[in-house]
Amino acid sequence: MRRLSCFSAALLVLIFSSFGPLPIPLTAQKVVEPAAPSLNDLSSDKQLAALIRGFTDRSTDGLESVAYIDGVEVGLQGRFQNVVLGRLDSKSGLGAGCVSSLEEANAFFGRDLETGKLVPRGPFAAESIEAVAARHGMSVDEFRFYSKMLSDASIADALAAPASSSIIIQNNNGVNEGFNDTVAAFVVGEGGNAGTTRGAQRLNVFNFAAAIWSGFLDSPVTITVGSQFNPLSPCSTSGGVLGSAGATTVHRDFSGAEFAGTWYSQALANKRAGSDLSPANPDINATFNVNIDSGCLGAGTRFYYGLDNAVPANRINLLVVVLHEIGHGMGFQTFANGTSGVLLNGFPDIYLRRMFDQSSGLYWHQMTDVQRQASALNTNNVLWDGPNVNIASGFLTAGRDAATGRVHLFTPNPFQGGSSLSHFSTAASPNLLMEPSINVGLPIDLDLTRQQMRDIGWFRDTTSDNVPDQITGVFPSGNILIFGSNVSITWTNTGGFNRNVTIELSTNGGTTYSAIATNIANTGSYSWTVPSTPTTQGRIRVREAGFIDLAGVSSSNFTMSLAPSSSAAIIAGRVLDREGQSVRGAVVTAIDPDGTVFSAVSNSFGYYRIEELTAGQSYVLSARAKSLNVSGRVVTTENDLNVIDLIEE
Ligand SMILES: [Ca+2]
Ligand SMILES: [Ca+2]
Ligand SMILES: [Ca+2]
Repeated sequence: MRRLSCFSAALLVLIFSSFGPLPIPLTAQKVVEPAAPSLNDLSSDKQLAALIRGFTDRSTDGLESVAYIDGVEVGLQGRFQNVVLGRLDSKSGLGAGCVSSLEEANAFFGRDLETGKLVPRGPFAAESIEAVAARHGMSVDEFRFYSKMLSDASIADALAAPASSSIIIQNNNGVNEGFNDTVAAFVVGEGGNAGTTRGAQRLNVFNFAAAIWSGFLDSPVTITVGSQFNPLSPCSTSGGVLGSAGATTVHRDFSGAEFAGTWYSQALANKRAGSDLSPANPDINATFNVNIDSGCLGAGTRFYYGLDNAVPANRINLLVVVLHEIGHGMGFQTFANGTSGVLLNGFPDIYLRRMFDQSSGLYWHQMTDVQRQASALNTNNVLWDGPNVNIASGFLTAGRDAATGRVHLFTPNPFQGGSSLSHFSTAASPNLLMEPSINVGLPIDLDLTRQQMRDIGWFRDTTSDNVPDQITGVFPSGNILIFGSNVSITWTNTGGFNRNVTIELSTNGGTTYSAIATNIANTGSYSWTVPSTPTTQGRIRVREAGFIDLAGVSSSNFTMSLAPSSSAAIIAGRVLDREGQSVRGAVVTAIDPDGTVFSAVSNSFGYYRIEELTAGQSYVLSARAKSLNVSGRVVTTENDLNVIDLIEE
């Protein structure tokens, strides 16, 4: 609920005025220890292990790099998938988590599926809706009400935005199965889902998730999610697979790649190349377990088909699970092997270039295999380091490095084999969509995943012509502003950019910024009262609200100063060239904050003298002669006579 950066100011005011700031005590969750499995369970667990192993296989045996006209492709043959697991716990209810290796699956279930040995469940502990509501200082009903209100707002935002990238759900099911199942829906109208059959409701949820993603990602190439509901067994009260998803192919060295020798998931590679690099394959493949709706996880359990994020007990929120899995397919995933540290066919991927180990000070693409192997076990020391996530992560009260804004990735101990690192840390609070535990109460506005996508190269392209949107011509720039005066900040949007913007002021030439206006309508101008902060290094930055990638900055420094006094002043001095020789006939100008120009011409010894100026006033002073140009600098008349030599740089 305290996902402050993601919602409009109006909503926040409404929430805070109703409740005051919501306390989020950082109390540890109670870990419920599982019971040891019987022999019977073990044989079923081994089958489950084999199923998970198949989906999450990270070996590259037989995965060929094939060179095409535009770059190199590797078909992943259904490996490197992310698997959503479910289990029913007598105390915390139905829980779901996403894993990318068998070791992570073992930690989710709290037991080694191949040996039956108990292992710590810790990082995947499920959280009941009662616990989440309590964490926010609310009753369950209040929590549901506000979750729904915020979700509705973010859905409206997603659907109202121009969806220049369209994401297509490709229904791969046959007659009468999965998406084509004609059995009557459990509840017609469940959570706003108007489908009358189970199949129609499933497709509605997938299409709704695609619409939410479409609102945030721009691509000139249609993104296809090959999708099916199939039986995935075993599935029992000891747990099962809810579904799996991932990219079908990865690509490197195509036209438009930001980095050479770097793998990109197909959807992002296609966007940047401006064409479908793998016409025979969908971008993402997603398979979900139809048996969940037969209650295989326990009596009365099933998928929740509502679109409102108000999931009741004993239901798996399919919409959130699908949003999460599409996120992996769009590029929230590394293709390195966390166990061996080996890169996919010898090349890094765009995701791991942002994985930063703060112990070694190295990014994953800068490491050796052995260093990566160690880093995968370096709990709490591997962070996502991307400018867009860093600038937007301030709403996190845990799971973030406050100094840099970097967000922790999931590297739990004691994983024997090393973690996949394809999730944010479970320590993040409030919970994030791309944490491995798919918790109750997650918002469906994609939270920091939007910034993560920008960090890997999903640039804003409103017109879908493969030319990034830009903010240019930011003013004020190079002039003098008087404390307390009213100034119009202006900027130009190119490429049809129309999202909300945040406007910031720097008084140190662009090193740091503080907010002037946050998340305001993008009208191209903003009326601003100049604060009483003296500086000769002022800059204005206008950026997409919540992002840093898509920003425009004043092209040169401006001055902020006191209003001038009325006593007279003179600026005089010499005009000299680079060799120190005097320059005659140079036109010297002094321009005041109103734009009034005062000028003088240097004499044969290079001397100039501008009179009738005002003491305590700032001027932009410059000189121009035939082969000399002394660019403008800001000077303030501190005395009656101010001696300033203008020397060619
Ligand atoms: Ca394709
Ligand atoms: Ca968390
Ligand atoms: Ca464009």
